[in-house]
Amino acid sequence: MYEALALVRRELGPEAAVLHTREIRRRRWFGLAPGRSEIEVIASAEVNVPSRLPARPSIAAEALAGTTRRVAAPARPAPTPIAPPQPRPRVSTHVQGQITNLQGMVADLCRHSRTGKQRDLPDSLFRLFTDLIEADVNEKLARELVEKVHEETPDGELADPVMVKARLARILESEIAVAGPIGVTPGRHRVVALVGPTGVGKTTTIAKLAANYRLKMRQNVGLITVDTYRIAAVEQLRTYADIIDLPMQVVSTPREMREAVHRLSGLDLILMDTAGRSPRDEIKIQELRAFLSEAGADEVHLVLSGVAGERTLEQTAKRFAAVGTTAVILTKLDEASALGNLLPLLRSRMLPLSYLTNGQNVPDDIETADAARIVQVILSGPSASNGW
Ligand SMILES: Nc1nc2c(ncn2[C@@H]2O[C@H](COP(=O)(O)OP(=O)(O)OP(=O)(O)O)[C@@H](O)[C@H]2O)c(=O)[nH]1
Ligand SMILES: [Mg+2]
Repeated sequence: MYEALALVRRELGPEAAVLHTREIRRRRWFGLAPGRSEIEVIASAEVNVPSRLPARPSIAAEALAGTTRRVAAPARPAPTPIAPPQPRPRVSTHVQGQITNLQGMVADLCRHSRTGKQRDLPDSLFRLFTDLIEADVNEKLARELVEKVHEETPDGELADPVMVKARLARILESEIAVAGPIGVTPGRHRVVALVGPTGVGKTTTIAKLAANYRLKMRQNVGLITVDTYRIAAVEQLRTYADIIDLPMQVVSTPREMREAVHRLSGLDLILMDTAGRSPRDEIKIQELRAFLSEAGADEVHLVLSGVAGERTLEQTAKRFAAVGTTAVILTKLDEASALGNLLPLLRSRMLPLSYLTNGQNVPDDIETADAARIVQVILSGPSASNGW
């Protein structure tokens, strides 16, 4: 502050009026890293108010009078105290009006510089940040990702928004684990169960998988349902089994499960539908675990709705881990307006992603998960994606 005021005096003369001073902590990079601090002083030689600077009669005020200027200097502790201000003489109404006006401008400037803090970023990164927020990525994660892109992008590329976005896409792709499709070895039955909360699309996804493996890939597929809580649930799966012409077993106790799997053991793929469970219902989750262990499931895919909130997605994945989940299927991606909510779960690598579903049509609205594809959909929005 001492140095800044000395600069004011040198540049504008001892009569200069100091209108505003403040210390700015310039933080590097979105305010995440500490930076150096600066002093901002706004002073004018034209406003006729008594100077707050200590008097220095040797400097000629007339010679140095100029327009209002901002002077910035690195902050350092003042080596000597500044002399106390002189008592203020009365100012005319005209000058008082000018001061009020200037104070308003200064206040505006301060507001502007505060809100414009993120503008310190290269424009392309600022745009990337706002794109991520629009894509429903939470603010903390958006900052983290933009910072990562900043660190990993050579200076020459930083001005190009397309390159910057492509770099973010590559970073995200490398962070997302995918499981690939269910691997079927002819003659060796593979048991695959779908579990998850209620109404997320387990039965519909089983029907899509069954139709694709049976009708398109010509595999021998069988179905088991342990959803005996609702009569309609059994009938729903039976309808699909009849249409696709598949054998189906209904199981109501863990003991029956072993027999049901045994009966279908000559097939290539046994798909198992389960009742939707609340992730908070410990008892039902344990019950499900008993069914799955009796079945000797090779794969347990957790089905989650893509329109769920990020916290719900992560917590549900944690709760269902107790039943031995091996992959995650994301459904209803067609219903979401933005899919940034999926990123925390996907980046956690808690479970690799196996399938994505994007509509109610059986068997078409399903695809094998692909990291590049899901990243593209997250970054560009579902509507920009082909067919979603
Ligand atoms: N838009 C859209 N709807 C879907 C998708 N997958 C399933 N649905 C719909 O979601 C609703 C519930 O689907 P189900 O397959 O019965 O869900 P579930 O998980 O088996 O439900 P419970 O057995 O009751 O736990 C149905 O209306 C489906 O048509 C999808 O990818 N997109
Ligand atoms: Mg169901």
